[in-house]
Amino acid sequence: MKLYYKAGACSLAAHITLIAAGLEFSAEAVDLKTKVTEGGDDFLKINPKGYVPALKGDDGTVLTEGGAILLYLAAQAPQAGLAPLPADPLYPRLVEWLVFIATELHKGCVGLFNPAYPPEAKEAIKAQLQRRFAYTDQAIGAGPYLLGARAGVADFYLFTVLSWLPRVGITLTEWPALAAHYDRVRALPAVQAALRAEKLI
Ligand SMILES: N[C@@H](CCC(=O)N[C@@H](CS)C(=O)NCC(=O)O)C(=O)O
Repeated sequence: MKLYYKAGACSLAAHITLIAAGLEFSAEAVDLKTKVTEGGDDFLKINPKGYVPALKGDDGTVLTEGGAILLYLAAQAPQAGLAPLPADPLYPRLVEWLVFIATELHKGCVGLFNPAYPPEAKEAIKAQLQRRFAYTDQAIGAGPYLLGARAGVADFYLFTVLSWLPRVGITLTEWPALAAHYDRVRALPAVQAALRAEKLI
């Protein structure tokens, strides 16, 4: 299978998952401005939505939406233990985290990166995000991971979103459990490997 990604973007969570799962894959970067892949293909023909991540299967079908891709990849490698199985009582908790990260944190912070947003709008976004981070900090508690003892796809997604925050002047010092989670996930071998593959370290 092939992951279409942009270095450091939300597709990083899928990249980490592919590595942690031990799945065979290739990865192709996309220029999100021109919508052309590094191999010169028209990305809009691959994903008409025009955004990463997109995962092309060996049968040519394309899956989009980060949360769906993470669940799919985890299910392809159950032995890696990156997500509970659907019958597990923790499964709905995983979906709850993925939806929260996608809608409240990931989409909740994109306005901060948009130069068209006025400063007052950015302050309102930051105030909202601070409440979401305070909740996440309290929910992680001793963790060490979002679902307890094992690191998994939700941790990779949360890590990815948190990695953007220094660019907009948000530090995690107010939220010690969140900061510790970030450092813990960043140190995982699959995370380090994905960061290296995307030339981020
Ligand atoms: N709903 C999508 C959103 C993905 C998304 O926002 N991707 C960003 C990078 S983090 C992107 O490719 N933006 C370019 C664009 O929207 O044109 C998902 O959850 O996967």
